[in-house]
Amino acid sequence: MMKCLWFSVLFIVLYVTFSSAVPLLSEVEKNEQDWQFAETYLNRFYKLEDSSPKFAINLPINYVSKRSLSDKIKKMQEFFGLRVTGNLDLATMEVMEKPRCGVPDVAEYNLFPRKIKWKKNNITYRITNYTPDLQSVDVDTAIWKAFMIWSEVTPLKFARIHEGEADIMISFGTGEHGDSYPFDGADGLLAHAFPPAAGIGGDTHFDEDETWTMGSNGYNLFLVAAHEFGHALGLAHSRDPGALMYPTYTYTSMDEFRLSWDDVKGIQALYGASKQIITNRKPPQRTPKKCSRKLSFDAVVSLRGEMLFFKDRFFWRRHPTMPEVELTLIRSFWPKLPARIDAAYENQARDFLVVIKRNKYWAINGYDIMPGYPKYIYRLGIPKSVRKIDAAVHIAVTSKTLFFAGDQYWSYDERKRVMDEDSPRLIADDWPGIPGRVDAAFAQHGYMYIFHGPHHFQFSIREQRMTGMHRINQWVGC
Ligand SMILES: [Ca+2]
Ligand SMILES: [Ca+2]
Ligand SMILES: [Ca+2]
Ligand SMILES: [Zn+2]
Ligand SMILES: [Zn+2]
Repeated sequence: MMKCLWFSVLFIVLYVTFSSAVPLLSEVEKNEQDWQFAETYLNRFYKLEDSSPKFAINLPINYVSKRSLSDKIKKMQEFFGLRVTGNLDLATMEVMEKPRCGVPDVAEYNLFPRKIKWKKNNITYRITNYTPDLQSVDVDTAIWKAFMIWSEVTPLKFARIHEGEADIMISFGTGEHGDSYPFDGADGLLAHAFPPAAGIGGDTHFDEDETWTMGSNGYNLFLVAAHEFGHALGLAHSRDPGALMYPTYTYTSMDEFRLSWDDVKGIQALYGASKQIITNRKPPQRTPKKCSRKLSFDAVVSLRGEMLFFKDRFFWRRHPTMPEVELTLIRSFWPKLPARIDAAYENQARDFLVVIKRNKYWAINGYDIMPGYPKYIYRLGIPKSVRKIDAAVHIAVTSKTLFFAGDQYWSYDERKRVMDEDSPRLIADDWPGIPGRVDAAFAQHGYMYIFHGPHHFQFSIREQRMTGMHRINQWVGC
């Protein structure tokens, strides 16, 4: 009986990388492989109570399995905020192929009415061995900091012990390592943790075949440990892409890292809030809400036919024919970009995206930052006194890129690769009626859209005349 329960509540962390060694396949084979991959994924992370017997014996096997998979695909698409189609479309496959944690997104233990938590606030941990990838002092630091992020927001206290049995026993091991959930070599399974309970409960194991780091290469021990300890304290996965407890792994540096409101709400629902006043602690990060009346954008840009609306660490992604939008972390697409950006534009003719942050810019082709970037914006002819670009937009018909900063804008000729001689000009002279600094700008179908706070102003590019003003929420389906 106990054993059965453990099977259903065990947290297995699986990070999968698929980037290498994919052979070239025919469309049919590729399709079949996608379905098999999806089936494994869905059975692992979306195994619901409906383990119903295969009753539809008259139907071809493929049809039956694909139809029942389709329901699970819908559940998965719902969890990740994707379009709910029940099909293995590109966006869905992209999410399935991301490195992620192996804890089910729809876990059976979540359905239990009671909370799984420690019944005390003083919790002990013990590091029973070390990875040779890091100095032991770095392991100690990463583990300590991973506990600290949880103790700062709750009454929980974590005390390290060096011998005997701690509540949370932490170890590194390879292959079969003593709990009949063997690891699997590099990548794949990364670590696993057991939810709060006596004995093996709370224990957290890391796969020694991974390369553990304190930085952005390999797997960051602090980030994986912080996520796992969330499980070891009783948390399940979150649907909030800004949360630590979101199922996919995205690198953030230890200095930049902060819990999200969603993580804080989750852990405080189990243990209550911290009674300590911690000064200088940064508040948890909020995930922007698309229907907020105060919403503003950092940058707006098209990318290969889709539209991206940047806000803080995130962007909403919108396909032109779809009403729904998807919220994604910038870093989960482009791990080497800054977490937040100031401006962006797409050069469609040359198929690259430019992202600007302070006085630097990055050119991006697909998922790749082009070699030699970031570069300084002064190289485009913008004076050094300009420290920040508010917005940028490329106008395809004229081949000009406009850079807005303060009350001025610069016009760069992409064909001649020089700044136009009459730059800068006053924004108010050419785009009259904008009440202050520009947040973002975007051009489409002969119109320029200039964003300011919760509104955008529409201009006819040919007539240089304002033709409308609307709330920006409509762009992100609100
Ligand atoms: Ca334990
Ligand atoms: Ca592994
Ligand atoms: Ca901006
Ligand atoms: Zn997880
Ligand atoms: Zn284990």
